[in-house]
Amino acid sequence: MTLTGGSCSLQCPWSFQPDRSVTSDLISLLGSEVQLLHPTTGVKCDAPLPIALHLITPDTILDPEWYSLSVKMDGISITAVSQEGLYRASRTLIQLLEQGKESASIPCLKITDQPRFEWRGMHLDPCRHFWSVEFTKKYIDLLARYKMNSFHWHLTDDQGWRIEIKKYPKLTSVGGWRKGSQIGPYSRREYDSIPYGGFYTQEQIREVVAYAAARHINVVPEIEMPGHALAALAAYPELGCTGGPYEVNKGWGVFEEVFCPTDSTIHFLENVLTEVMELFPSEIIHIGGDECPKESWKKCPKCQSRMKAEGLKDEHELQSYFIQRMEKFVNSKGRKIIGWDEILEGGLAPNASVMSWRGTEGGVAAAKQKHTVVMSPGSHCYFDHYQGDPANEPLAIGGFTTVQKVYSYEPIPKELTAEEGRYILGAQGNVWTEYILSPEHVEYMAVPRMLALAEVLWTPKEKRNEADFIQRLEKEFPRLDAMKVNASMSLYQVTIRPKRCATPGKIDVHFSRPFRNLPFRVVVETNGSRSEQISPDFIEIENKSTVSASLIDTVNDQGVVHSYPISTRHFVFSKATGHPLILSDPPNERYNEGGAFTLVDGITAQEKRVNTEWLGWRKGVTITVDLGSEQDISHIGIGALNETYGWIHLPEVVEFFTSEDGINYTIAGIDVASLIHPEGHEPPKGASGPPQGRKQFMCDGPAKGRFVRIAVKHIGNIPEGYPGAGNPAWMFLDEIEVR
Ligand code: TNX
Repeated sequence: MTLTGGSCSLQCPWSFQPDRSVTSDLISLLGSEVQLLHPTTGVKCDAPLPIALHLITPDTILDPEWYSLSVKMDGISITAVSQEGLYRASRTLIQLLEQGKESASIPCLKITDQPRFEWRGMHLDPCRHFWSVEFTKKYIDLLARYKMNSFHWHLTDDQGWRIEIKKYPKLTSVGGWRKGSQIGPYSRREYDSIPYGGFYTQEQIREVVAYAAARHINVVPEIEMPGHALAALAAYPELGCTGGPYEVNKGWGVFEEVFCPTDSTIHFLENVLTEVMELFPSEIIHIGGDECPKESWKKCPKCQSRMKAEGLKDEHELQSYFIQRMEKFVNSKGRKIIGWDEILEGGLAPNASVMSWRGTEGGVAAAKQKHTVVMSPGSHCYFDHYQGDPANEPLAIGGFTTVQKVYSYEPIPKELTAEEGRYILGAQGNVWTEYILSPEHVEYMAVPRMLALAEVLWTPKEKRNEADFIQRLEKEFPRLDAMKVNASMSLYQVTIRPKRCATPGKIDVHFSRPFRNLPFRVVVETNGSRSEQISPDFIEIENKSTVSASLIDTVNDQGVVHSYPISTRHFVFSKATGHPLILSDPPNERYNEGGAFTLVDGITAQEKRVNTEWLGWRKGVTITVDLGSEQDISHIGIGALNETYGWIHLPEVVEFFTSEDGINYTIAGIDVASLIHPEGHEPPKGASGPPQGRKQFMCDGPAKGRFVRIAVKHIGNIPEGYPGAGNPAWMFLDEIEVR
């Protein structure tokens, strides 16, 4: 490796020259990392190049993470005021050495640096799906690389209790296991029956905490209370209001069965927290506090008499009473609590910090009350959301948060004054894993969005520059690849969108380029033949086709091939596809992204409910399609969605008509929803009705006509027994098929 910028150039190994107070941990960690970056060929030199590590005593108070790093012809030197600062500097050094290895030189330079925020966090949920110790360490390595300093480990939830508690072994032997898991989109409520579980022993927890500590990452454990408690209740039913029986949940969501805030429950949780605090040196302990429905407390005599005795006016105050008792206990051990923003409801505990997730309001309110805050709003910090066109992404919980959107995030809400803004400690990215099934998938969701957040949290606001960040990110992808990190390349996706073509019966397929105008290749496969085009704005299609688009692979200076993600859409043509149509009533504005054309755009909607693929109404609609000329018709159909948990119901009846003149219509057929339930597609308990999922309404039989009319009758209000009963139902329709 060569240092450039001076009169000589050397290729030598490095040798560490630490001050005596630099810990041996740091040196051995650094030593092994730097070793890997040694040049493979080197010009012989008299002595290894020194890397000096200096710890200084600050005269003015400096941020403990402050460091200064200088690269000169005679070696490298790092100065910091703490081990932590040295460690952060070492991350910069590693990056420099990596770049040095890539380009065979490191420039002479001097960097003086410190973070903008003190809480730079990432979260991981091992409850919905479980992650091994080995993978958890790999995740921590990623945090460390990007100078994150807080790992929020969400250790308990309805679907599994994941931390061994010696005093209460059933928490893991019973609470660590469930009978199956929810599969597919949430709205479908389908489950498998494969037993699932796992937990971390205390020894493993210590191992992870130590691993993180060596990287100057604080592990914040979260023990959820009083909601999200089903796994604990399944193990110890006496902790709930009814006494059970309870089961570790197979499905995702928010459940009414929560801890009953009696003295004995509080005592139980104090014992749990005692063991937790022995395992985690973190000053701050997360006690959850989110999504705690109050239904069971309303019906519970123990809760009601506690409310009376304590003069609490409602169940929110009971939650606040409970959190305050837990806080007192945690404070008595010299620690502090943090909770999700619901802990503001009914009065904030005196010393609590707040994690603002339901937007920024919670964070604003807490900061105004002079409580410290970690920002984690769903809009920018939920890395379980989609990061590219949902049509081309693996099933996710919903949302849409690109890496650029994360980069644009400003953690200090504008509602705060400069003084109030000081209560914002930083922000955190959350990786909830309901829909994340493998370690590779965790990486895909977390990276590169974590990198964007890391920069938001470290770099001064005025120095942030998206274009520059993306340029550096592009150089990071091959390194991530070499580290076997499955980073998402969704940033490079070419979006494929069908649009109305001027010629009826055809479809224009448009392509939008990603962030940078790189050339892309479009491949169209029709009837076994394949054609290619480079960077068209759009193409015209008129037959069943598969269209894929991706940026053209590039090769970098080192000969590394950069391949890009491929977007694919399947188009199916019928006599209706691409023809003009009229709707008697427009769709509801919430579900009208693609307009009426959506029904004849050649794309059969997916059940993961991509917004551009379905149209939604809250009333009936009559659709008339002009086929352009008289046609022989043997089949008419239209797709509809049954997701009754999401208030989406099938139409009551669909009538099909044909007409030669567009004035007089003849009925061609009628279809109603089927009541046969394939396994796993049942309606909710206590309700009868059609199976969940997509259903094709249709009629067969010979007819003739130029116009096809489909009259879709809405069911009206949601029937009894279904979620949302009494409210107007949603009706979702997609592709019309005429053969
Ligand atoms: C809400 S964020 C939850 C979690 C879910 C998450 C999914 C929070 C405090 N509670 O239980 O996993 O949404 O995005």
